[in-house]
Amino acid sequence: MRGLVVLSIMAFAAIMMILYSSDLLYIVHNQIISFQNPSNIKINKNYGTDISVELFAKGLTRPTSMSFINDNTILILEKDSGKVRVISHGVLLEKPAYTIENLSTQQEQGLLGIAFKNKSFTNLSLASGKTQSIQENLLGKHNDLLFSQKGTENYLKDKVYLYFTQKVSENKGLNYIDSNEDSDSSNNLRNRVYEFNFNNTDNSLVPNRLLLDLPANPRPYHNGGKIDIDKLGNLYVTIGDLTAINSSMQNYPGKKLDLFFPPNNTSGILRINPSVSMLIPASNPFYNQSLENKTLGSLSLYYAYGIRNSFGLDIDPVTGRVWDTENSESTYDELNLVEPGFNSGWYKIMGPLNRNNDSNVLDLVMLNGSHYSDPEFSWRNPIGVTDVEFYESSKLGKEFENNLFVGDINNGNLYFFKLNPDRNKIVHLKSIYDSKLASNESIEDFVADNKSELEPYIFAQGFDGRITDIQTGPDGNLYILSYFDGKIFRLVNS
Ligand SMILES: [Ca+2]
Ligand SMILES: [Ca+2]
Ligand SMILES: [Ca+2]
Repeated sequence: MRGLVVLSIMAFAAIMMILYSSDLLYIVHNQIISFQNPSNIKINKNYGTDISVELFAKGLTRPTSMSFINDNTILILEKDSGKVRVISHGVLLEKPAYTIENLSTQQEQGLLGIAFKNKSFTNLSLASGKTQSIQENLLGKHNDLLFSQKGTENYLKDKVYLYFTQKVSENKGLNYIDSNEDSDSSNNLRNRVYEFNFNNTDNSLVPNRLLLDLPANPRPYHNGGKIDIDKLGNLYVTIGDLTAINSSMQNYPGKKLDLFFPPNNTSGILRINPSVSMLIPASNPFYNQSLENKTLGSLSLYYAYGIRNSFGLDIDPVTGRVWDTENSESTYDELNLVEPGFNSGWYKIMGPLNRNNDSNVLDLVMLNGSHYSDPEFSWRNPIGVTDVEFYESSKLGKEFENNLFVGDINNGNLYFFKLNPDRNKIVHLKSIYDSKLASNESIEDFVADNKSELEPYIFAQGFDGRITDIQTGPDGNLYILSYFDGKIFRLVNS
């Protein structure tokens, strides 16, 4: 079988060399090398035997996130170097697309998140019978767009958004980004979301404007950083509590909103729209409350709150709903459906409510228009949950299409979750999940309480460099970004 694959690759290579020229030999060479199967990585046989893993790229340093810009180009962020690396036609280029200056890289700070609107707005993959709810989710309240839908699509087509932590010199103004000058105000750290234009001709990013200037103190943890953009051009931004429990967004002090502890742009999923004139969509769930009470100004940015930290966010391609992962302190990492106005419960509640005996919903700061809901899945023992990805292809098998893959940083596991027809719950796959459990174990509670309850959800294991990002490639394969060894793996149907 392997010989056959190599043969067909070589035949493909020969054809490609006739079609193209010059540096292609190197590319083909690179492709053949990539067919070495990384021996440590094993696919759970319960999910079929047709899928194998390839090493796609190596030579990155602590990569955090990646995005496919077109069929042949991937941008990858390096956390500490501040470089946006480019893979073009399968080759990692020496020259980065951009390098963020004055980056702060302590602990969880650095160059963290990238978003690019890489799918056509008009090409919504609507499931039959779901059209109504999709239109409500995606189009219902958006009468505040700066452009028509076509105009928004045009505006976004070469825009790339980055999230990073930067040492900021106050007198340079908000748009200051790329000076080499030493800043003596290095304590002034900010998390920033910046808009760039991608230049196709030389694979470079050109800075355009600062969109969000967010806190990064007091400590370099729980910094969030994943960003994503939906089909209407809404940009979602995750930020954790920065280890400070001091605002109503961490449900502090609790029970009701206390204006001594106003929203401060932490512990949330924030939502802006670069194609909206005032940047903040009027459809944001707390927009009107901010208008009525100016001290709640930053509340208008919030889409969700009560989040301790998150390294994973994705948007359901069928419904437009947001899902996130959340990291716990000592118990219950979470996978959540994030409806508008979601309060995840931190710091009063982590994991399912019925596992928090000392707390209940009445302890939370419930804003008008907010709601609490339990995670759709929890890990009792923290796995350091990272990215969540809707697999937007059927290439690995129809059963995986539009369902969820999740990564972690503690074990190097890739998890799989199938959604119900309404796409708001995880399905309990009895045939897979119940096979190895003892009589006193259950995952019908959607909590993995121990190793054997966790095992059935593990789709693949042995990613020794651990997982920071997962993306569906334009070729329909699933790409896994591996942190400590700086590699990209690719799951393919063999
Ligand atoms: Ca929660
Ligand atoms: Ca359980
Ligand atoms: Ca992803």
